[in-house]
Amino acid sequence: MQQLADQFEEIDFHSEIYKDAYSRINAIVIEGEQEAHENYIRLGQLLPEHQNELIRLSKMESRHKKGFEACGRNLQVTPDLQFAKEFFAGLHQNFQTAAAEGKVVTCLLIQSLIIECFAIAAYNIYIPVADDFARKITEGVVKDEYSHLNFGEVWLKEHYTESKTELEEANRQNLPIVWKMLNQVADDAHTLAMAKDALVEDFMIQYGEALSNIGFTTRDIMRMSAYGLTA
Ligand code: Y39
Ligand code: FE
Ligand code: FE
Ligand code: FE
Repeated sequence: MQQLADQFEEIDFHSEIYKDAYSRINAIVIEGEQEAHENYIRLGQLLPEHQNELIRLSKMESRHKKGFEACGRNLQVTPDLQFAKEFFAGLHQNFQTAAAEGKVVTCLLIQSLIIECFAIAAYNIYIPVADDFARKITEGVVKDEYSHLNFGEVWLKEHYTESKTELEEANRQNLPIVWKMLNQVADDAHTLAMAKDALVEDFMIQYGEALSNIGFTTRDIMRMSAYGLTA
């Protein structure tokens, strides 16, 4: 334990190398929270019987965005938002296309399962190595993300039988994109003392648990959660 503590104390949050990596990771998180805000508004239109709850979730995402903007300002880092938009372009496009086709199952898989699990993994791994200001913000945010994941799990569990085929197809389309995103950000994450292995492991645990709660068998989960991992 002491060895770990010593390792964390060595992180220089004000070094140019840290701030350069932070300009991209912080931007990814800010852009991600903005897109999550928009996605929950869109989901509220697709699921009118859950509109009030989904608008409530969308407002939480706006608060998360403000929190992470403050984290960047606190370190005097300017987020590279152009980079972040490109980073999310694949999932963003797939969500828009699915929404336009009224494919609510695909939209839920992209936002409430994949993106939320990615966020939970990233925030869990970031918290122990964050600066004090960002740690407090992120601890508050990650609790909310579990409730967003839960919304998707509960809805998809209730509609499991008729959603299963669309979920498998959406998983096949979107999971490889997540693994590419993770590879793209691995070096910057490493600069922030976040290990890629730990991110992959935490994502797999969250996503596998979610698929299990929805009703998939262990065999399905193994096949689905590793899909595209080596791509
Ligand atoms: O639901 C949410 O709030 C999710 C949008 C936020 C996405 C956060 C994406 C985090 C990926 C960061 C990768 C760092 C290694
Ligand atoms: Fe969020
Ligand atoms: Fe969220
Ligand atoms: Fe859970």
